[in-house]
Amino acid sequence: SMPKTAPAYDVLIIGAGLSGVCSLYHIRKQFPGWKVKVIDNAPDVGGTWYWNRYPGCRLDSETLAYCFSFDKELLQEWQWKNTFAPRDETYNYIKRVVEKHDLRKDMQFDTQIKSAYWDNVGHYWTFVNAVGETYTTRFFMSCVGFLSAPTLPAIPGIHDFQGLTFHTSRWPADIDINRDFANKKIGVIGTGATGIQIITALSKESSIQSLSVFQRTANWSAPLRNSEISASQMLEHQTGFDKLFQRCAETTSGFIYAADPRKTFEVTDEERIALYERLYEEPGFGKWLGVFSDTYTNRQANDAYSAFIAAKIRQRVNDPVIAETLIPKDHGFGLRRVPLESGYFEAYNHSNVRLVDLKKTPISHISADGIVTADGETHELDILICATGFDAITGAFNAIEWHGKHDRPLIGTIETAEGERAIWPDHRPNTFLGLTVPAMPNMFMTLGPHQPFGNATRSIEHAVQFICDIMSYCDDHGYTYVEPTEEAAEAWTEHVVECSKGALTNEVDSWMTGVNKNVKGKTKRSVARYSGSVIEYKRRCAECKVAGYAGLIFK
Ligand code: NA7
Repeated sequence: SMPKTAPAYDVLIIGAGLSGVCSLYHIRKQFPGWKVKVIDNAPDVGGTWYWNRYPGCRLDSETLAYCFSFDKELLQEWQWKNTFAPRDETYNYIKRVVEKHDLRKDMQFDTQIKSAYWDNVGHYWTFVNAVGETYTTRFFMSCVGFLSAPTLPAIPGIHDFQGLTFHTSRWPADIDINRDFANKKIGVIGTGATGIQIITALSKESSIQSLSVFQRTANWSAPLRNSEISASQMLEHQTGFDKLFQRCAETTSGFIYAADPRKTFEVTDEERIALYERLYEEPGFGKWLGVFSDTYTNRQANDAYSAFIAAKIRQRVNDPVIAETLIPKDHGFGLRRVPLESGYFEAYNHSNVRLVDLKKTPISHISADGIVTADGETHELDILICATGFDAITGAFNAIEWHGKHDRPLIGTIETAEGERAIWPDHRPNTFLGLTVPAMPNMFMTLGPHQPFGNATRSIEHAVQFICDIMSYCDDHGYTYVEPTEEAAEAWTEHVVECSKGALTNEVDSWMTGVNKNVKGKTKRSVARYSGSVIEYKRRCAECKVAGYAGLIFK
């Protein structure tokens, strides 16, 4: 029914990370009279860069290619210090953007949205927070992030542990490593991008008594090669940043790297090794994204590159048994997200660092004193750090109880009591262009499922512009309702699945293939990200727009 008064907001944005900041900035600029509000459950701005403050946390994609491109003035003023910025540098940058544009006045923190209701007569959403306050809005933008709902390991006894336990993205604010970790026995579960960064950082803290790493799946990783950005490099960038963003717009992933167009076995052995060696010596993701074009579709090609990286790992780890444990045997290089490291493998050369191979001795349970493995050993711990990742992509949506069109829930495994089918059954997203969802009118997503996940900031800026264009089109035509047709969403979703065919990444469990064994209902692989290129993605968005937003229904 119609709200008694007009909806309180024109746009409500959930999430005050890079997406929310970018959205608010552009909506303010493009729709000066609109009432906009950003809500976040964190105490401050930053999203991922607010929450992740563990030791060693930093960007492993190039800082200069990751920051916002829309504020030319700031691009000329801001002095980046590191080719790959540590967490604080990025966090301070986001705060600077917010202060500079006075965005904070439309933001509300420490606020958890619990439920959302679509009104199909009045064409507005009502959001309800944890203390029962309501927010009505014409449009809704989900800026919740795709790696924002942390998951603790589903291990029996995890709550029995008497020491301190926490997830890396919920790092206690009052912890001081020098004071609180000295002479302590530390355990880390997880060796993903986060685990690799924190294990490396903690291995360099000589005051720690012992660091035990509990590894379930060994992960490929290769050198980051960070460096300081000199004043003269910064000056050069400040006059030439357009070139860098242009470069990002021309690659399949939105980063500065593009695959070598040649195929692995088209070249001589010498040429092949020469490219591998060159990439290995260079900083950044080139060693993941710049190799021969068939590395992630041809198994022999992938084996060849994996063998090259494995040899590098063997050279860096003193103990050959530990080296073999660190080299993944169940999947090839680059088939999961490749974290870049700064001394990860050398961490295991320290006498106080121990690697526990959970493939050989799985964790049986956690006791008051530590972790008990299947061989009966108790690994005594004072502090247990869970670098166990996130309920990715759909997780942050799942924290809200959705009542879409016809009261349909968004996520669910079964039909509801009323026989309403969930819009994303079994956590399987159904979207149009990864931006809109059928039965969820007037809702838009940044970094949503079915978007190409490469350089996140580049994706965010593109999505925000496209969403603003749609809202502006609604305004121009007096439309109060926008929703993708079931057919358009089905066709897009099929295209997403089609694009993923033939990719070796599909054969591996990871957050990128929608698997998280700590989350109920996330055991089957799904295609949650668009793996056609960013270029093709943008082409399809532009095509939709030119055709008068073909695929969307307006009322
Ligand atoms: P990831 O990449 O999902 O890594 C999580 C790690 O935690 C991974 O090694 C998991 O092993 C491990 N894990 C999770 N649950 C358990 C249990 N129950 N027992 C043992 N080990 C477990 O998360 P990150 O935070 O590292 O990185 C997420 C993204 O953030 C990253 O890709 C970047 O883009 C930024 P598994 O591999 O499942 O065997």
